[in-house]
Amino acid sequence: MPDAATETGRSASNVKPDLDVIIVGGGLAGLYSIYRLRKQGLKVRAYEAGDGVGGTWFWNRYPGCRCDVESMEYSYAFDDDLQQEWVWPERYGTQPEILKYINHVAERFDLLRDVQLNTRIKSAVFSEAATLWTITTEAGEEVTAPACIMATGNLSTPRKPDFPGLDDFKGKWYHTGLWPKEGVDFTGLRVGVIGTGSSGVQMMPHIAGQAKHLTVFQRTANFSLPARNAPLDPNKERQHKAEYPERRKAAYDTPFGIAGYPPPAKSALEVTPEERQETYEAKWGEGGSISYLFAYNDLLTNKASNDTASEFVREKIRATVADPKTAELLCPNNHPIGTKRLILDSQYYEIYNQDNVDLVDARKAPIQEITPIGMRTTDAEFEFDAIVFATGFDAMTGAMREIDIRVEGGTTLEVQWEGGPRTYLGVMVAGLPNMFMITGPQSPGVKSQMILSIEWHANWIADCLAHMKAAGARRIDATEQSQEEWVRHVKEVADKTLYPLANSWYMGVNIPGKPQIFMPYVGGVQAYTKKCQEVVAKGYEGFVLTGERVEV
Ligand code: N01
Repeated sequence: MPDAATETGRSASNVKPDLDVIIVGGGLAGLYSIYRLRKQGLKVRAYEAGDGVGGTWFWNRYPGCRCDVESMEYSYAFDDDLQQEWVWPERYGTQPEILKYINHVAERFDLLRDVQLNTRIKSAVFSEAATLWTITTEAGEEVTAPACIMATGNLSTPRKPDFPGLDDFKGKWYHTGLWPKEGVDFTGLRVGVIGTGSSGVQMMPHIAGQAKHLTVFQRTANFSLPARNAPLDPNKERQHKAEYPERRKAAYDTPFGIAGYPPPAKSALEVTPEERQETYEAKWGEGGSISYLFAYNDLLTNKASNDTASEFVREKIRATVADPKTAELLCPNNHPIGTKRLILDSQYYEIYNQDNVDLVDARKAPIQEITPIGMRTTDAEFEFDAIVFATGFDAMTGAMREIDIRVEGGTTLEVQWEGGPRTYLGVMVAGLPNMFMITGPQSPGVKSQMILSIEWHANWIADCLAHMKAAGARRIDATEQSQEEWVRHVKEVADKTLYPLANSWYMGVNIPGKPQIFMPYVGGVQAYTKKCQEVVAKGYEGFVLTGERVEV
């Protein structure tokens, strides 16, 4: 890996690269990459579209936005003083708390001097002759470096509402992923919300508490469990902090990258219905999704077992929502529990017992258009002062596909991913040399404690760049063959589970025209990280390093 400082220049044009590594994105992944790469003396810079750092936690400011992984887990592990000193007020961090934490980290480690805000990257072009990436910003600025890291996030491209008539709507409209910084006051307003995924479900109790009337348009009923959020118990915090180093280490040996949940030993079908009921009841009372999905060892692989866990939640919905028709409509019936992102809520189902809240079946009567005064479905018209789109994201591939990524006179990301994402380890794409991804598709990213996966990838990439430098290699390529094998393996692993049974953003089905392919690696963090280590131990197996020094 050449140093920007010492490199004699771009061989084709003899231009010295601006940086050693370009980082696209100033979220949790971009910030940690700056920290980690700087440690090995590399000159780096992150380019961030927002006017602040934080990525998903910068943009998703809708009321009630909160992480569904517990705050003691959902944080960086790289600095023990940081994790010992930071105090999380609640069991689950709110968006403002998490953004405060991210800004604290950025300041504490002096990361901001290497972040360029308000800068959206339009294209990234690799010159084979010069072994150099040139990124171009929307403002036309060009920056060069031999390597590029896409820290662009998995849920960072909001799905833009494409309902006809939206431009003529006289009220205000919002998307959860692009929420105004100043907040929104719904007091006294008639509000329509489209979408009942995590964002919609987290937000709705807040809107229901303010609005004159809330109409919820639900196309697919989703499973939601109580978060049981509460102030963080000081004893638990003390104990967790005392065990932090061991817990962080142990997390790499678990499926979701979170320690403290002993793997279940039994199938749901091996126990009596009474024992099952008792177990689910205890997990329901405890709150959180991992605990529930860890009730038995086959909830994500055996449909009959899963049915027992799914039915338990449906019964809870029926017991909570007073109107039987509404309750039944809220009962998910087209996917096994856990195969779509399991939602954690605070008093969501309860809102349907309020007089000012209605649920509309947007599957039976789809939304046809937005009208100047509200919305029209195939069988009714509605008047609204505000409409909120909780319609999700072009997940996992959207952010990278928005950038024109190509090799000069060669392939493009568009071509490589025509039929869906194809990667080797979710870290590189064959045909796109020296371009790395953090928590890319076909890695465990979205199916894990995201910050753990971010740190894993950034460390792996940093080590790889150090290896290249030591070996005198200028270029690394994932081979087509290793990529093909990995893509096949990711599919094989997913096909042994119930995940492909759900129409989820994991499959890309929420974006019209997007290839439908299951995108995350669900073999677990433990299997994945072991594979990454094996690849390194075998001399970067499946990659080709060019210009490598031969030991004599
Ligand atoms: O998006 P979603 P999200 N008419 O895609 C509906 C993470 N996250 O922003 O299912 C009617 O899940 C769509 O219906 P359907 C988390 O990983 C985390 O809520 O396509 N409805 C669905 O109900 C999560 O999974 C937290 O039938 C329409 C909804 O819009 C991911 O982000 C918090 C429609 C979209 O749900 C995405 O969640 C928030 C139409 N034409 C989010 N089009 C944490 O806690 C779409 N929908 C960390």
